[in-house]
Amino acid sequence: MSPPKPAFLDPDLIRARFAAALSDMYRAEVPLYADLLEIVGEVNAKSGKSNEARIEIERHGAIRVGTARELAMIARAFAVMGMEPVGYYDLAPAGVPVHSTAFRPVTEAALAANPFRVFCSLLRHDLIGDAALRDEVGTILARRQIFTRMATDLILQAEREGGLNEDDTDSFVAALLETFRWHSEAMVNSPTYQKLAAQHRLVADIVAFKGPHINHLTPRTLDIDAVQAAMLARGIDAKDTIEGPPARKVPILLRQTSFKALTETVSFAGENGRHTARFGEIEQRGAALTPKGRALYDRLLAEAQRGDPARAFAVFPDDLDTLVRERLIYVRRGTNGPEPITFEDFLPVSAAGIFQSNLSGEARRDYADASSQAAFETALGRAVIDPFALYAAMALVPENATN
Ligand code: OOG
Ligand code: NI
Repeated sequence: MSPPKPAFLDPDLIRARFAAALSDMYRAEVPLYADLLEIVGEVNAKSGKSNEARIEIERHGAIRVGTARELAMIARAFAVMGMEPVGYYDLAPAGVPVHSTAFRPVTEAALAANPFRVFCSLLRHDLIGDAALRDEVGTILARRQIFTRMATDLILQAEREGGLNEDDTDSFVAALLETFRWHSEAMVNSPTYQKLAAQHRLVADIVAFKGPHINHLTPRTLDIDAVQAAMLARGIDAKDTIEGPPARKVPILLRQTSFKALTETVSFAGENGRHTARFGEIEQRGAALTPKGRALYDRLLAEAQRGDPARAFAVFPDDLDTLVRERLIYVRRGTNGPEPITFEDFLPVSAAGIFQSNLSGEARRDYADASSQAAFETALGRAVIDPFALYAAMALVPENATN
């Protein structure tokens, strides 16, 4: 008789371990992140009790990959941790040559256990206008390997056997962490870096390095205005505008603010140079909007961009009863009646703002708006999941229920 299979760990637990290890690594790499965690922890403690116990461990990260091959393997690595690609984000209209998805847990139980998510962008080679440079980018990326041998082996093993045991989980977490690590030695020399950066700073960030270093890791706060004030009081150089809807009684969607990118010293084939990559970000999450709520939000956002944001958004109801009655938000049954379901995704306009804040001085590019979700999904090796379908499945009253 063969010995019984060693028990596999719940993917939620693998994700929790990976998220904690990533946070430790990033804390050591970027001291500003440790300051952010301290401030957010203090503000959250003062903001009174949240019914979401997960708030203390909640983080999202962001990475940018260079090729379809890298994206497909990242998807398989995240799948081992119970994270699936949700939503499609086209950043080309915002002048950024990438398109993206968010890898995250998708069920209510998995989100409650650990909501760790990663916004993952793929370089659009077709938006690199210079054909010679486009070829060179292809050549550079074709010879890079962003996964260690150990990470690849364990991903394949998990797929083959249906999971990872305790020891293999430890090895997997340690090996996969290498993909997200910052490397101060570039893969290219200084003239090549300059050429890439002249095309777009994001192109240099994606192509010039050994891997898709995590560029920010964002804690969630219950009160972003208080965190913003605390940062300024400490002399941290916070951006003065908060992305997303203005402050409200019932928070909706996502509000984010970010802090100047750090200037890193980089070695380009032995020659010292600089690159700005990583930055700080904090966020506050509110209720997920139904398609009807989102359509209203998008309309008001367009008005806000033409005029006065506070006035435009004042039209959006701001009491729970009205939001529920008009089916603008998704709700679940809580201990005291309906309670909002938290928005677990990202906002394209906000993401564009986050990218831009990291690109001060970059000339604004005008890409012909050629959204290409099909091309993204081909690269990914599967379709992305529609976020609305996930919220509807968790919701008390389906948004399309008859009145
Ligand atoms: C990702 C920007 C998007 C967010 O919070 O909206 C993002 C990036 O800069 O790579 O993380
Ligand atoms: Ni972010």
